[in-house]
Amino acid sequence: MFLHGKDRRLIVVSNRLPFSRYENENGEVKWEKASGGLITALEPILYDLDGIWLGWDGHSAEQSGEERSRLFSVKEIPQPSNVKLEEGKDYKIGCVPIKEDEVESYYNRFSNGTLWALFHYFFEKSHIDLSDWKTYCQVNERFAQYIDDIAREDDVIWIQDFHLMMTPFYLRQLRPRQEIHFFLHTPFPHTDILSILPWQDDLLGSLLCCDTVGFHHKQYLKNFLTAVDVLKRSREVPGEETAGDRGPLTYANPISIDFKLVDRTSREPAVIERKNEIRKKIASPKMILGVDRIDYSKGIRRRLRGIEHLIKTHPEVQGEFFYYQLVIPSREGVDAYKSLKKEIDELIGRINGKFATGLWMPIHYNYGTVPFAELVALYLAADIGLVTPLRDGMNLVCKEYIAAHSDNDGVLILSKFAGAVAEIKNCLAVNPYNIEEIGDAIYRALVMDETERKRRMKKMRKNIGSNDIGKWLEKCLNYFEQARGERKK
Ligand code: ADQ
Repeated sequence: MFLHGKDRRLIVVSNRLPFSRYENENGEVKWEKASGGLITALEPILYDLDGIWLGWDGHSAEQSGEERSRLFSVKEIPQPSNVKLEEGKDYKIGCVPIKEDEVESYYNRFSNGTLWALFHYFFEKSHIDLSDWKTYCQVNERFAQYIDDIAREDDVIWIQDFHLMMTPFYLRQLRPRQEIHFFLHTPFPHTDILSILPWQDDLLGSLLCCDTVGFHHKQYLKNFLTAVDVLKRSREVPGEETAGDRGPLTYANPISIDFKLVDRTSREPAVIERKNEIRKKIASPKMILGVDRIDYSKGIRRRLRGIEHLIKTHPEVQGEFFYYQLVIPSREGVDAYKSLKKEIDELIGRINGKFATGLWMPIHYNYGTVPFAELVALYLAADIGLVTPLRDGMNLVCKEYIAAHSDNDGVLILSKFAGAVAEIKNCLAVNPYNIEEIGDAIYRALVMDETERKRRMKKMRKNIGSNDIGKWLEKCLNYFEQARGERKK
Protein backbone atom coordinates (compact mmCIF):
# COMPACT_ATOMS: atom_id res chain seq x y z
CA MET A 1 0.00 0.00 0.00
CA PHE A 2 1.39 3.41 -0.85
CA LEU A 3 0.35 6.92 -1.68
CA HIS A 4 1.32 7.97 -5.17
CA GLY A 5 3.90 10.74 -4.98
CA LYS A 6 7.27 10.73 -3.21
CA ASP A 7 6.70 13.17 -0.37
CA ARG A 8 2.98 12.73 -0.07
CA ARG A 9 1.94 11.96 3.51
CA LEU A 10 -1.42 10.71 4.74
CA ILE A 11 -2.92 12.92 7.45
CA VAL A 12 -5.95 11.32 9.09
CA VAL A 13 -8.07 13.79 11.03
CA SER A 14 -10.69 12.63 13.51
CA ASN A 15 -12.28 14.04 16.62
CA ARG A 16 -10.51 11.63 18.99
CA LEU A 17 -6.97 10.32 18.80
CA PRO A 18 -6.44 6.63 19.50
CA PHE A 19 -4.83 7.65 22.80
CA SER A 20 -6.38 9.72 25.60
CA ARG A 21 -4.25 11.95 27.80
CA TYR A 22 -5.18 12.60 31.40
CA GLU A 23 -3.54 13.82 34.59
CA ASN A 24 -3.57 11.63 37.68
CA GLU A 25 -4.03 12.96 41.21
CA ASN A 26 -0.27 13.71 41.46
CA GLY A 27 -0.47 15.89 38.35
CA GLU A 28 1.43 13.34 36.24
CA VAL A 29 0.44 13.06 32.58
CA LYS A 30 -0.74 9.56 31.65
CA TRP A 31 -2.00 8.08 28.42
CA GLU A 32 -4.62 5.44 27.86
CA LYS A 33 -5.47 3.54 24.71
CA ALA A 34 -8.97 4.26 23.45
CA SER A 35 -11.11 1.75 21.50
CA GLY A 36 -13.97 1.90 19.06
CA GLY A 37 -14.70 1.10 15.44
CA LEU A 38 -12.84 4.00 13.86
CA ILE A 39 -9.63 3.21 15.76
CA THR A 40 -9.86 -0.53 15.01
CA ALA A 41 -10.16 0.27 11.31
CA LEU A 42 -7.71 3.13 10.87
CA GLU A 43 -4.80 2.40 13.16
CA PRO A 44 -3.33 -0.45 11.06
CA ILE A 45 -3.40 1.90 8.07
CA LEU A 46 -1.51 4.64 9.92
CA TYR A 47 1.16 2.10 10.94
CA ASP A 48 1.45 0.76 7.39
CA LEU A 49 1.81 4.17 5.76
CA ASP A 50 3.81 5.84 8.56
CA GLY A 51 1.12 8.50 8.56
CA ILE A 52 -0.02 11.31 10.84
CA TRP A 53 -3.14 11.26 13.01
CA LEU A 54 -4.50 14.63 14.09
CA GLY A 55 -7.22 14.82 16.72
CA TRP A 56 -8.25 15.68 20.24
CA ASP A 57 -6.47 13.84 23.04
CA GLY A 58 -9.48 13.90 25.36
CA HIS A 59 -7.74 16.37 27.71
CA SER A 60 -9.62 19.65 28.03
CA ALA A 61 -6.82 22.23 28.08
CA GLU A 62 -5.37 24.97 25.91
CA GLN A 63 -2.04 24.30 24.27
CA SER A 64 0.65 26.89 23.82
CA GLY A 65 1.37 28.31 20.38
CA GLU A 66 4.66 26.45 20.07
CA GLU A 67 3.13 23.07 20.78
CA ARG A 68 0.50 23.68 18.16
CA SER A 69 2.30 22.14 15.21
CA ARG A 70 4.22 19.59 17.29
CA LEU A 71 3.95 16.02 16.12
CA PHE A 72 4.71 13.13 18.47
CA SER A 73 5.80 9.71 17.41
CA VAL A 74 3.50 7.14 19.06
CA LYS A 75 6.71 5.60 20.38
CA GLU A 76 7.37 8.80 22.38
CA ILE A 77 4.18 8.39 24.36
CA PRO A 78 4.77 6.76 27.75
CA GLN A 79 3.05 3.52 26.91
CA PRO A 80 0.03 2.53 28.94
CA SER A 81 -0.12 -1.09 29.99
CA ASN A 82 -2.90 -1.96 27.57
CA VAL A 83 -0.92 -0.94 24.48
CA LYS A 84 1.25 -3.20 22.43
CA LEU A 85 3.10 -1.25 19.75
CA GLU A 86 3.57 -2.85 16.37
CA GLU A 87 7.19 -3.84 16.05
CA GLY A 88 9.27 -1.76 13.61
CA LYS A 89 6.29 0.42 12.74
CA ASP A 90 5.38 3.93 13.74
CA TYR A 91 3.08 6.84 13.06
CA LYS A 92 2.79 10.37 14.40
CA ILE A 93 0.09 12.16 16.29
CA GLY A 94 -0.76 15.85 16.62
CA CYS A 95 -3.17 17.21 19.25
CA VAL A 96 -5.99 19.70 18.70
CA PRO A 97 -7.12 21.27 21.99
CA ILE A 98 -10.77 21.51 22.96
CA LYS A 99 -11.83 23.63 25.94
CA GLU A 100 -14.04 22.28 28.69
CA ASP A 101 -17.17 24.22 27.70
CA GLU A 102 -16.60 23.23 24.07
CA VAL A 103 -16.40 19.57 25.06
CA GLU A 104 -19.86 19.91 26.52
CA SER A 105 -21.35 21.87 23.62
CA TYR A 106 -19.48 20.65 20.49
CA TYR A 107 -18.75 17.08 21.54
CA ASN A 108 -21.39 15.93 24.02
CA ARG A 109 -24.36 17.95 22.86
CA PHE A 110 -24.00 18.67 19.14
CA SER A 111 -21.90 15.77 17.80
CA ASN A 112 -22.98 12.95 20.08
CA GLY A 113 -26.40 14.37 20.94
CA THR A 114 -27.77 16.08 17.82
CA LEU A 115 -25.92 14.50 14.88
CA TRP A 116 -25.41 10.94 16.16
CA ALA A 117 -29.07 10.64 17.18
CA LEU A 118 -30.35 12.06 13.89
CA PHE A 119 -28.03 10.02 11.66
CA HIS A 120 -29.16 6.84 13.46
CA TYR A 121 -32.84 7.77 13.01
CA PHE A 122 -33.49 8.62 16.69
CA PHE A 123 -34.80 12.05 15.76
CA GLU A 124 -36.71 12.48 19.01
CA LYS A 125 -33.42 12.30 20.92
CA SER A 126 -31.80 14.82 18.58
CA HIS A 127 -31.55 18.12 20.34
CA ILE A 128 -31.49 21.26 18.13
CA ASP A 129 -29.71 24.27 19.60
CA LEU A 130 -28.18 27.21 17.76
CA SER A 131 -25.43 27.91 20.29
CA ASP A 132 -24.24 24.26 20.09
CA TRP A 133 -24.17 24.52 16.30
CA LYS A 134 -22.00 27.65 16.61
CA THR A 135 -19.56 25.84 18.91
CA TYR A 136 -19.49 22.91 16.48
CA CYS A 137 -18.48 25.32 13.69
CA GLN A 138 -15.91 27.03 15.92
CA VAL A 139 -14.21 23.73 16.81
CA ASN A 140 -14.40 22.48 13.22
CA GLU A 141 -12.70 25.69 12.12
CA ARG A 142 -9.95 25.12 14.69
CA PHE A 143 -9.32 21.64 13.29
CA ALA A 144 -8.93 23.27 9.85
CA GLN A 145 -6.41 25.75 11.26
CA TYR A 146 -4.37 22.96 12.85
CA ILE A 147 -4.35 21.03 9.60
CA ASP A 148 -3.20 24.20 7.87
CA ASP A 149 -0.33 24.45 10.39
CA ILE A 150 1.10 21.01 9.72
CA ALA A 151 0.10 20.05 6.18
CA ARG A 152 2.44 20.29 3.25
CA GLU A 153 1.04 21.13 -0.16
CA ASP A 154 1.24 17.54 -1.39
CA ASP A 155 -0.24 15.88 1.67
CA VAL A 156 -3.45 13.93 1.50
CA ILE A 157 -5.91 15.09 4.17
CA TRP A 158 -8.48 12.51 5.16
CA ILE A 159 -11.16 13.85 7.51
CA GLN A 160 -13.24 11.30 9.40
CA ASP A 161 -16.79 11.22 10.56
CA PHE A 162 -19.72 13.28 11.77
CA HIS A 163 -17.82 15.32 14.37
CA LEU A 164 -15.90 17.14 11.66
CA MET A 165 -18.35 17.65 8.82
CA MET A 166 -17.72 21.42 8.65
CA THR A 167 -13.91 21.13 8.64
CA PRO A 168 -13.69 20.67 4.83
CA PHE A 169 -15.47 24.00 4.36
CA TYR A 170 -13.02 25.93 6.58
CA LEU A 171 -10.00 24.08 5.27
CA ARG A 172 -10.93 24.75 1.66
CA GLN A 173 -10.86 28.47 2.38
CA LEU A 174 -7.35 28.17 3.79
CA ARG A 175 -6.13 25.66 1.22
CA PRO A 176 -7.89 26.08 -2.13
CA ARG A 177 -5.65 23.50 -3.82
CA GLN A 178 -5.19 20.93 -1.02
CA GLU A 179 -6.39 17.37 -1.50
CA ILE A 180 -9.23 16.93 1.00
CA HIS A 181 -11.13 13.68 1.48
CA PHE A 182 -13.95 12.78 3.82
CA PHE A 183 -15.35 9.48 5.08
CA LEU A 184 -18.54 9.11 7.10
CA HIS A 185 -18.65 6.16 9.54
CA THR A 186 -22.33 6.49 10.44
CA PRO A 187 -25.35 6.06 8.19
CA PHE A 188 -26.18 9.10 6.07
CA PRO A 189 -29.92 9.44 6.71
CA HIS A 190 -32.77 9.85 4.29
CA THR A 191 -33.60 13.52 3.42
CA ASP A 192 -36.84 13.32 5.46
CA ILE A 193 -34.66 12.84 8.56
CA LEU A 194 -31.76 15.08 7.54
CA SER A 195 -34.08 17.99 6.82
CA ILE A 196 -34.95 18.15 10.54
CA LEU A 197 -31.51 19.70 11.00
CA PRO A 198 -31.69 23.48 10.39
CA TRP A 199 -28.05 23.48 9.22
CA GLN A 200 -28.21 20.60 6.75
CA ASP A 201 -27.33 22.90 3.83
CA ASP A 202 -24.13 24.00 5.54
CA LEU A 203 -23.08 20.38 6.17
CA LEU A 204 -23.84 19.40 2.59
CA GLY A 205 -22.08 22.49 1.25
CA SER A 206 -19.01 21.62 3.32
CA LEU A 207 -18.87 18.04 2.02
CA LEU A 208 -19.11 19.41 -1.51
CA CYS A 209 -15.78 21.18 -0.85
CA CYS A 210 -14.03 17.77 -0.71
CA ASP A 211 -12.27 15.87 -3.48
CA THR A 212 -13.95 12.64 -2.43
CA VAL A 213 -16.72 11.72 0.01
CA GLY A 214 -17.07 8.08 1.07
CA PHE A 215 -19.80 6.07 2.78
CA HIS A 216 -20.12 2.48 4.03
CA HIS A 217 -23.19 1.58 2.07
CA LYS A 218 -24.72 2.47 -1.29
CA GLN A 219 -27.99 3.47 0.41
CA TYR A 220 -26.13 6.15 2.45
CA LEU A 221 -24.52 7.40 -0.75
CA LYS A 222 -27.91 7.49 -2.44
CA ASN A 223 -29.36 9.47 0.48
CA PHE A 224 -26.46 11.95 0.25
CA LEU A 225 -26.86 12.42 -3.50
CA THR A 226 -30.61 12.93 -3.10
CA ALA A 227 -30.00 15.55 -0.39
CA VAL A 228 -27.47 17.36 -2.59
CA ASP A 229 -29.90 17.26 -5.49
CA VAL A 230 -32.67 18.76 -3.36
CA LEU A 231 -30.27 21.41 -2.10
CA LYS A 232 -29.07 22.34 -5.57
CA ARG A 233 -32.61 22.66 -6.82
CA SER A 234 -33.66 24.80 -3.87
CA ARG A 235 -30.86 27.33 -3.49
CA GLU A 236 -27.27 28.29 -4.03
CA VAL A 237 -24.85 25.78 -2.52
CA PRO A 238 -22.65 27.49 0.12
CA GLY A 239 -19.58 25.28 -0.48
CA GLU A 240 -19.55 25.66 -4.23
CA GLU A 241 -18.12 29.14 -4.04
CA THR A 242 -14.85 27.78 -2.75
CA ALA A 243 -14.91 24.31 -4.25
CA GLY A 244 -15.11 25.66 -7.78
CA ASP A 245 -17.29 23.82 -10.22
CA ARG A 246 -15.87 20.35 -9.63
CA GLY A 247 -18.00 18.39 -7.22
CA PRO A 248 -16.51 15.61 -5.09
CA LEU A 249 -16.16 12.06 -6.33
CA THR A 250 -18.57 10.10 -4.14
CA TYR A 251 -18.39 6.38 -3.42
CA ALA A 252 -19.65 3.56 -1.22
CA ASN A 253 -16.98 1.29 0.22
CA PRO A 254 -17.74 -0.93 3.25
CA ILE A 255 -15.07 -0.66 5.94
CA SER A 256 -13.67 -3.84 7.43
CA ILE A 257 -11.16 -5.26 9.90
CA ASP A 258 -7.65 -6.70 9.80
CA PHE A 259 -9.01 -10.19 9.11
CA LYS A 260 -5.58 -11.88 9.04
CA LEU A 261 -4.62 -10.41 12.42
CA VAL A 262 -7.81 -11.63 14.13
CA ASP A 263 -7.60 -15.02 12.39
CA ARG A 264 -3.92 -15.45 13.32
CA THR A 265 -4.58 -14.43 16.92
CA SER A 266 -7.41 -16.96 17.18
CA ARG A 267 -4.91 -19.73 16.27
CA GLU A 268 -2.34 -18.76 18.91
CA PRO A 269 -1.94 -21.52 21.54
CA ALA A 270 -2.43 -19.04 24.44
CA VAL A 271 -5.69 -17.80 22.92
CA ILE A 272 -6.96 -21.35 22.35
CA GLU A 273 -6.05 -22.23 25.91
CA ARG A 274 -7.90 -19.17 27.18
CA LYS A 275 -10.93 -20.09 25.05
CA ASN A 276 -10.93 -23.59 26.60
CA GLU A 277 -10.70 -22.05 30.05
CA ILE A 278 -13.70 -19.79 29.34
CA ARG A 279 -15.71 -22.76 28.11
CA LYS A 280 -14.83 -24.80 31.17
CA LYS A 281 -15.83 -21.95 33.51
CA ILE A 282 -19.25 -21.34 32.01
CA ALA A 283 -20.43 -24.93 32.44
CA SER A 284 -23.31 -24.48 29.96
CA PRO A 285 -23.30 -26.34 26.64
CA LYS A 286 -23.67 -23.18 24.51
CA MET A 287 -22.26 -19.68 24.83
CA ILE A 288 -23.80 -16.59 23.22
CA LEU A 289 -21.81 -13.35 23.06
CA GLY A 290 -22.68 -9.66 22.63
CA VAL A 291 -19.91 -7.01 22.36
CA ASP A 292 -20.88 -3.35 22.13
CA ARG A 293 -19.92 0.19 22.94
CA ILE A 294 -22.63 1.27 25.36
CA ASP A 295 -25.03 3.09 23.06
CA TYR A 296 -28.80 3.15 22.64
CA SER A 297 -28.29 2.56 18.89
CA LYS A 298 -26.73 -0.86 19.59
CA GLY A 299 -30.07 -2.35 20.66
CA ILE A 300 -28.79 -3.99 23.87
CA ARG A 301 -32.08 -3.66 25.78
CA ARG A 302 -34.21 -5.23 23.06
CA ARG A 303 -31.64 -7.97 22.63
CA LEU A 304 -31.88 -8.82 26.34
CA ARG A 305 -35.65 -8.93 26.01
CA GLY A 306 -35.17 -11.27 23.03
CA ILE A 307 -33.34 -13.62 25.40
CA GLU A 308 -36.20 -13.32 27.86
CA HIS A 309 -38.63 -14.24 25.06
CA LEU A 310 -36.48 -17.25 24.18
CA ILE A 311 -36.60 -18.62 27.73
CA LYS A 312 -40.35 -17.98 28.01
CA THR A 313 -41.18 -19.76 24.75
CA HIS A 314 -38.57 -22.53 25.12
CA PRO A 315 -38.17 -23.20 28.87
CA GLU A 316 -36.16 -26.30 27.98
CA VAL A 317 -33.20 -24.04 27.09
CA GLN A 318 -32.71 -23.05 30.73
CA GLY A 319 -29.28 -24.24 31.81
CA GLU A 320 -28.40 -25.01 28.19
CA PHE A 321 -26.88 -21.64 27.27
CA PHE A 322 -25.10 -18.68 28.74
CA TYR A 323 -25.24 -15.12 27.38
CA TYR A 324 -22.19 -12.96 27.96
CA GLN A 325 -22.63 -9.24 27.33
CA LEU A 326 -19.43 -7.23 27.07
CA VAL A 327 -19.97 -3.49 27.19
CA ILE A 328 -17.35 -0.87 26.57
CA PRO A 329 -17.97 2.47 28.36
CA SER A 330 -18.72 5.33 25.98
CA ARG A 331 -19.82 9.00 25.91
CA GLU A 332 -20.37 9.13 29.65
CA GLY A 333 -20.94 12.90 29.42
CA VAL A 334 -24.04 12.57 27.21
CA ASP A 335 -27.42 12.50 28.99
CA ALA A 336 -28.95 9.75 26.86
CA TYR A 337 -26.01 7.48 27.76
CA LYS A 338 -25.96 8.13 31.51
CA SER A 339 -29.25 6.35 32.18
CA LEU A 340 -28.53 3.53 29.73
CA LYS A 341 -26.08 1.66 31.95
CA LYS A 342 -28.54 1.74 34.84
CA GLU A 343 -31.36 0.49 32.60
CA ILE A 344 -29.20 -2.37 31.31
CA ASP A 345 -28.14 -3.29 34.86
CA GLU A 346 -31.75 -3.36 36.02
CA LEU A 347 -32.97 -5.35 33.02
CA ILE A 348 -30.26 -7.97 33.48
CA GLY A 349 -31.09 -8.15 37.21
CA ARG A 350 -34.78 -8.62 36.44
CA ILE A 351 -34.25 -11.36 33.82
CA ASN A 352 -31.69 -13.20 35.93
CA GLY A 353 -33.95 -12.92 38.99
CA LYS A 354 -36.83 -14.41 37.03
CA PHE A 355 -35.07 -17.34 35.36
CA ALA A 356 -31.96 -18.25 37.37
CA THR A 357 -32.06 -21.78 38.73
CA GLY A 358 -29.56 -23.22 41.23
CA LEU A 359 -26.14 -22.08 40.03
CA TRP A 360 -27.31 -21.17 36.53
CA MET A 361 -27.88 -17.56 35.44
CA PRO A 362 -28.82 -16.75 31.83
CA ILE A 363 -26.99 -13.42 31.53
CA HIS A 364 -23.50 -12.40 32.59
CA TYR A 365 -22.24 -8.90 32.11
CA ASN A 366 -18.86 -7.17 31.97
CA TYR A 367 -18.58 -3.37 31.80
CA GLY A 368 -15.09 -2.36 30.62
CA THR A 369 -12.47 -2.69 27.92
CA VAL A 370 -10.79 -6.05 27.42
CA PRO A 371 -7.41 -6.66 25.75
CA PHE A 372 -7.47 -7.74 22.11
CA ALA A 373 -6.33 -11.36 22.70
CA GLU A 374 -9.02 -11.81 25.38
CA LEU A 375 -11.65 -10.42 23.00
CA VAL A 376 -10.57 -12.91 20.30
CA ALA A 377 -10.69 -15.78 22.84
CA LEU A 378 -14.25 -14.74 23.77
CA TYR A 379 -15.34 -14.59 20.13
CA LEU A 380 -13.83 -18.03 19.54
CA ALA A 381 -15.52 -19.44 22.66
CA ALA A 382 -18.95 -18.20 21.58
CA ASP A 383 -21.23 -20.58 19.67
CA ILE A 384 -23.42 -17.65 18.73
CA GLY A 385 -22.51 -14.02 18.02
CA LEU A 386 -25.50 -11.80 18.77
CA VAL A 387 -25.19 -8.42 17.02
CA THR A 388 -28.46 -6.52 16.91
CA PRO A 389 -27.97 -2.74 16.54
CA LEU A 390 -31.14 -0.74 15.86
CA ARG A 391 -29.05 1.16 13.31
CA ASP A 392 -25.29 0.95 12.60
CA GLY A 393 -23.17 2.53 9.87
CA MET A 394 -21.27 -0.72 9.41
CA ASN A 395 -20.52 -2.73 12.63
CA LEU A 396 -17.12 -4.33 13.03
CA VAL A 397 -17.99 -6.67 15.89
CA CYS A 398 -19.80 -9.07 13.55
CA LYS A 399 -16.76 -9.12 11.23
CA GLU A 400 -14.43 -9.76 14.18
CA TYR A 401 -16.66 -12.64 15.31
CA ILE A 402 -16.39 -14.24 11.87
CA ALA A 403 -12.62 -13.67 11.62
CA ALA A 404 -12.03 -15.20 15.07
CA HIS A 405 -13.82 -18.44 14.08
CA SER A 406 -10.83 -20.12 12.50
CA ASP A 407 -12.53 -23.35 13.68
CA ASN A 408 -15.12 -22.67 10.91
CA ASP A 409 -17.93 -23.05 13.41
CA GLY A 410 -20.37 -20.60 15.03
CA VAL A 411 -23.60 -18.83 14.08
CA LEU A 412 -23.93 -15.08 13.58
CA ILE A 413 -27.24 -13.37 14.29
CA LEU A 414 -27.12 -9.92 12.70
CA SER A 415 -29.42 -6.92 12.53
CA LYS A 416 -31.01 -6.01 9.22
CA PHE A 417 -30.16 -2.39 10.05
CA ALA A 418 -26.38 -2.79 10.31
CA GLY A 419 -24.49 -1.75 7.17
CA ALA A 420 -22.55 -5.05 7.41
CA VAL A 421 -25.62 -7.16 6.59
CA ALA A 422 -25.25 -6.26 2.90
CA GLU A 423 -22.03 -8.30 2.75
CA ILE A 424 -22.84 -11.12 5.16
CA LYS A 425 -25.42 -13.28 3.47
CA ASN A 426 -25.02 -16.40 5.58
CA CYS A 427 -25.89 -14.90 8.94
CA LEU A 428 -29.36 -15.16 10.51
CA ALA A 429 -30.66 -11.65 9.77
CA VAL A 430 -33.20 -10.21 12.23
CA ASN A 431 -35.26 -7.10 12.71
CA PRO A 432 -33.65 -5.77 15.92
CA TYR A 433 -36.88 -4.05 17.00
CA ASN A 434 -38.70 -7.38 16.95
CA ILE A 435 -38.03 -9.09 20.28
CA GLU A 436 -39.83 -12.29 19.24
CA GLU A 437 -37.78 -12.54 16.06
CA ILE A 438 -34.54 -12.19 18.05
CA GLY A 439 -35.63 -14.93 20.50
CA ASP A 440 -36.65 -17.23 17.65
CA ALA A 441 -33.36 -16.66 15.81
CA ILE A 442 -31.39 -17.56 18.95
CA TYR A 443 -33.41 -20.75 19.27
CA ARG A 444 -32.72 -21.60 15.62
CA ALA A 445 -29.01 -20.97 16.18
CA LEU A 446 -28.98 -23.11 19.34
CA VAL A 447 -30.45 -26.13 17.55
CA MET A 448 -28.69 -25.66 14.19
CA ASP A 449 -26.73 -28.76 13.19
CA GLU A 450 -22.98 -28.70 12.74
CA THR A 451 -23.08 -29.15 8.96
CA GLU A 452 -25.24 -26.09 8.45
CA ARG A 453 -23.23 -24.02 10.94
CA LYS A 454 -19.98 -24.86 9.22
CA ARG A 455 -21.37 -24.29 5.76
CA ARG A 456 -22.57 -20.83 6.73
CA MET A 457 -19.42 -19.89 8.65
CA LYS A 458 -17.10 -20.98 5.83
CA LYS A 459 -18.97 -18.78 3.37
CA MET A 460 -18.95 -15.79 5.73
CA ARG A 461 -15.22 -16.23 6.36
CA LYS A 462 -14.49 -16.41 2.65
CA ASN A 463 -16.38 -13.20 2.06
CA ILE A 464 -15.00 -11.14 4.95
CA GLY A 465 -11.50 -12.59 4.50
CA SER A 466 -11.33 -11.38 0.94
CA ASN A 467 -12.71 -7.92 1.76
CA ASP A 468 -10.60 -6.85 4.68
CA ILE A 469 -9.30 -3.48 5.83
CA GLY A 470 -6.43 -3.57 3.29
CA LYS A 471 -8.91 -3.93 0.46
CA TRP A 472 -11.01 -1.07 1.86
CA LEU A 473 -7.97 1.22 2.02
CA GLU A 474 -6.81 0.24 -1.45
CA LYS A 475 -10.21 1.12 -2.85
CA CYS A 476 -10.30 4.46 -1.01
CA LEU A 477 -6.82 5.32 -2.28
CA ASN A 478 -7.89 4.41 -5.81
CA TYR A 479 -10.81 6.82 -5.50
CA PHE A 480 -8.37 9.50 -4.28
CA GLU A 481 -6.17 8.80 -7.31
CA GLN A 482 -9.13 8.95 -9.66
CA ALA A 483 -10.25 12.28 -8.18
CA ARG A 484 -6.68 13.59 -8.51
CA GLY A 485 -6.68 12.60 -12.18
CA GLU A 486 -10.02 14.29 -12.81
CA ARG A 487 -8.82 17.42 -11.06
CA LYS A 488 -5.82 17.77 -13.38
CA LYS A 489 -7.99 17.63 -16.50
P1 ADQ B 1 -18.62 1.79 16.75
O1 ADQ B 1 -19.96 2.37 16.94
O2 ADQ B 1 -17.63 1.99 17.83
O3 ADQ B 1 -17.97 2.28 15.36
P2 ADQ B 1 -18.19 -1.05 15.87
O4 ADQ B 1 -17.97 -0.93 14.42
O5 ADQ B 1 -18.96 -2.25 16.26
O6 ADQ B 1 -18.91 0.20 16.51
O7 ADQ B 1 -16.76 -1.13 16.58
C1 ADQ B 1 -16.59 -1.32 17.96
C2 ADQ B 1 -15.13 -1.73 18.21
O8 ADQ B 1 -14.88 -1.63 19.61
C3 ADQ B 1 -14.84 -3.14 17.77
O9 ADQ B 1 -13.60 -3.18 17.11
C4 ADQ B 1 -14.79 -3.91 19.09
O10 ADQ B 1 -13.89 -4.98 19.10
C5 ADQ B 1 -14.32 -2.86 20.07
N1 ADQ B 1 -14.88 -3.17 21.40
C6 ADQ B 1 -16.18 -3.19 21.74
N2 ADQ B 1 -16.33 -3.54 23.04
C7 ADQ B 1 -15.08 -3.75 23.53
C8 ADQ B 1 -14.56 -4.09 24.80
N3 ADQ B 1 -15.33 -4.29 25.88
N4 ADQ B 1 -13.23 -4.19 24.92
C9 ADQ B 1 -12.42 -3.94 23.86
N5 ADQ B 1 -12.85 -3.61 22.64
C10 ADQ B 1 -14.16 -3.50 22.47
C11 ADQ B 1 -18.30 3.29 14.39
C12 ADQ B 1 -19.65 3.08 13.69
C13 ADQ B 1 -19.72 1.68 13.11
C14 ADQ B 1 -18.55 1.45 12.15
C15 ADQ B 1 -17.22 1.86 12.79
C16 ADQ B 1 -16.09 1.89 11.76
O11 ADQ B 1 -20.71 3.29 14.61
O12 ADQ B 1 -20.95 1.49 12.40
O13 ADQ B 1 -18.46 0.06 11.84
O14 ADQ B 1 -17.28 3.16 13.37
O15 ADQ B 1 -16.44 2.67 10.68
